[in-house]
Amino acid sequence: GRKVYLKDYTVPNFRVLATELTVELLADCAEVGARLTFSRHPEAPADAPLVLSGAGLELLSLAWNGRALADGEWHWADEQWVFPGAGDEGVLETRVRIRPDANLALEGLYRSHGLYCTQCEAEGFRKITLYPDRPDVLAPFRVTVIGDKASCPVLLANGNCVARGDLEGGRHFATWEDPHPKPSYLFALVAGDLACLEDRFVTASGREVVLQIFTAPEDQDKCRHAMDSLKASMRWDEEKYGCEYDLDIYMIVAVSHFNMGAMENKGLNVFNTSCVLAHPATTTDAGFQRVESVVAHEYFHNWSGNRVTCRDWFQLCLKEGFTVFRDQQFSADQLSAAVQRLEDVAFLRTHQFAEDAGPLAHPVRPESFVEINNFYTLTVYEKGAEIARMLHTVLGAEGFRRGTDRYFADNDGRAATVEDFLDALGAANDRDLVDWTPRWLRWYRQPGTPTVRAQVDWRADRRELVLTLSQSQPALAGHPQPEPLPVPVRVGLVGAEGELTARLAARQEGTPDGTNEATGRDFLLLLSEREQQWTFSEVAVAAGDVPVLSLFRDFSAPVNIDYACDDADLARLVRHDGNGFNRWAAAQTLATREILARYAALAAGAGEGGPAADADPAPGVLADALAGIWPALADSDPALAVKLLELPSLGYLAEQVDVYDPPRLHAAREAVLAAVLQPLLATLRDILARGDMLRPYHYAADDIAARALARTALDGLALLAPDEAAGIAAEWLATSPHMTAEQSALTLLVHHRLAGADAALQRFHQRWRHEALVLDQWFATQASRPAADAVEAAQALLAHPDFDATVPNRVRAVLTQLGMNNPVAFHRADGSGYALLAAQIREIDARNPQLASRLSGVFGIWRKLDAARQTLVRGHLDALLAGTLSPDVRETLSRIRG
Ligand code: B3K
Ligand code: ZN
Repeated sequence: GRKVYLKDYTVPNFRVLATELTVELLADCAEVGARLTFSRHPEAPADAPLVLSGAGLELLSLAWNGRALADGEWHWADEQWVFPGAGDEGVLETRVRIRPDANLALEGLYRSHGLYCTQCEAEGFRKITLYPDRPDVLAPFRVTVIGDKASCPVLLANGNCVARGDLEGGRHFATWEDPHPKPSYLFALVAGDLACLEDRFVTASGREVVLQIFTAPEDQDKCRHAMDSLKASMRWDEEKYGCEYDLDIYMIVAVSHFNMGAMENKGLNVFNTSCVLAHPATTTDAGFQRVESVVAHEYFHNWSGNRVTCRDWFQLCLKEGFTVFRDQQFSADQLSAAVQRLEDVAFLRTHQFAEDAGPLAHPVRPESFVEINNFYTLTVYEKGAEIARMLHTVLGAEGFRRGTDRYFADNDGRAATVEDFLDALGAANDRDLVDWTPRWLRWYRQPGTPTVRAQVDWRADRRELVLTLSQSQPALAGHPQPEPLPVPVRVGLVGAEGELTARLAARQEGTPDGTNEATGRDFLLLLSEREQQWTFSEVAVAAGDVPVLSLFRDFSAPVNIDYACDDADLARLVRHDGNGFNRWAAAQTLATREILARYAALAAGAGEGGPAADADPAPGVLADALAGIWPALADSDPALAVKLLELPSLGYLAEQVDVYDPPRLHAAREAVLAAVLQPLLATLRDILARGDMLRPYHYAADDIAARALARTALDGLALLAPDEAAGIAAEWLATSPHMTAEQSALTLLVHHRLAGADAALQRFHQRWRHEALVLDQWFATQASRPAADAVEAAQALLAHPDFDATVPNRVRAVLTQLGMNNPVAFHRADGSGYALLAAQIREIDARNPQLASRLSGVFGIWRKLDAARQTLVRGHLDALLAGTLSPDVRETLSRIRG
């Protein structure tokens, strides 16, 4: 594990003009022939050697310009193959042997249930052949795949198929040509016995594209939704970004063994089955939505990532942050925009804020790394997306589009940097780049979540509101003097009866043009200094009333908000804010306050056999506010109503306390939830009586919202009237018109330990044990039960005959659920949760370092815990670090250990 630095970037010594590969899949290995045409990079020194990467390759032959190379003519330095005698140009021919069957790391070429597939991002291509495996080396590829006709009737690679035919010995071949120069990380190869769903798409300029989704034959009935999502994404990208698809064929392959969600290889996406297969009988609404957004995300990479790629891996956010923003925009256009936004924000605040506040904090564009796979993080993806969103907010939709048009045009076929992106957005909008780019770059360079403090001075006599905003940033290691950031602040004013109009003094000093004008009832401010002031005049508030500030509408910047607004004001926002997102945000703030108050009041040890939470808590301000509006909202906007009853997650709450005692915080949260639900009992029953959950499945916004509402109602009932809830859950399971009903009912029975839970688990297993993705849910439901003994349950699941440690989905169904989604069990005071995860991380690391490293993140929270728990975790961290570890896990654990 060598550390690499952004500041050390140099151009590659050689460019590749053409890449030709022949991959021969043999009985117990694969042989890869490569013919690479090199030409010295014009900016590289004249005597610099040809340097290629290779890892785990058995070299069979090497020739330069047709002449076999002797051993002394080249050498290895780490995983770099160094050849000083290349001159200015030449052709390298190599032949290597690799072992796909033994590849359990699932990086490079591997075999999953008989299916050959590749995963090359970030640095997997070097496990397939010797190559300048870096994203700034782009080349056209021509690839021939040779395999056994019976076991591998389908042979795929990137681009268009230009030749295929039979060979002797029951073998056959296919040759694929990808005319678009690409870096090696976008290479893909698939071979196996696959069925295919085919469709067509006609692009805006009238070209016909063949669309194919390949799966195991038994999964063919689960591809329609992914296909529809793909077509919708292709149309959307044309309309929203002017981006058209550029090959004659677009293929997606579903793979059961996959380390993450999916991969955007040019023209040949490889997907985790969980992100492509969907059928009402086996997939929940959440699963359908995930498929839609991942299909879109990978498709959008065709422009943001593939046509314009990254100069080096430090620029990862350039493709990932921007593409996440694009897929969030797409999803907002499919169902409810407000709900999409608040789900994205809840996720960001729970997970990315925690990362940014803990030992794994790093800038959106990191400055160094040991293992790049460790930097596919929430900060790069989600905070990266928030930066793109802020730029969109500040430039406006049209200005942003002008900017992205410029970015795609200027950088097409190139490997770009974050600076290129900012320059294009700024230049297309006539910004002074000397100020624009460096200022926005601060968001990419400075780690930690900023805090914006708001102070309001209401001058009743003049109907004038003076708003003072100030920003601060944590000074983190390596970043001692954070500079002020450009922070878009969308605000409104709310009176006793609703939105108020006001006038904002036109321009404030220190802000760029055009970002500071009143848009009626919604104002966009740009806070760019440490402290700034704005005056709203002519505030149309009723006499005697004081306007309430609605801040950071739609979460216009990824910051912590410090605003001492009182509970009654928040309740007003819950009732009357014209911004749906901020109604939810106000409810979350109120809930957070009430939960934290109870947390402080509860004795330590509560929630873990200690003193129980108040059984009949007095209703709070939130309960009152919701009692007034929720029944009507459940009719008018059921999707938002559901979200208003989802209290902040433990992960988010953990960030708000000094010392995190998970079972006690969970108990406090449950108590507030019961108080909020109590006044709504009759409404919940009415909702359930409508029977919406048992109607036939349609994937449509209204239907999804109705099912979510029914589920929320039943969850509420489970807290208030468990027996009644158990009866309804049993009915849902017995009728089971679709997996959304079945899964909701099962989770409810198991998580609340209601009558019939065990029998339901058994029946569910019987019914679904041959459907891997459903079985994953069965494992996950048990491992995520918020109770201490879920640790024993997880232990038993690991020993279950259906557990398979080589399938990442199955591993995550138990261990990620326990470690990330079940704080009550994972942080059990006796340390058994920590011990289980530590032992598993060590074991998994020997096979699959990427998976193990990701799991190691569960310990990132440890500094927030009490002293006793910290001691337990420290013991495991030190013991792991003292043993044999992959560079991946070693880097993650040492950063966590600090
Ligand atoms: N680009 C891939 C992620 C690759 C992860 C490598 N460890 C999927 C995506 O973000 O679209
Ligand atoms: Zn991506």
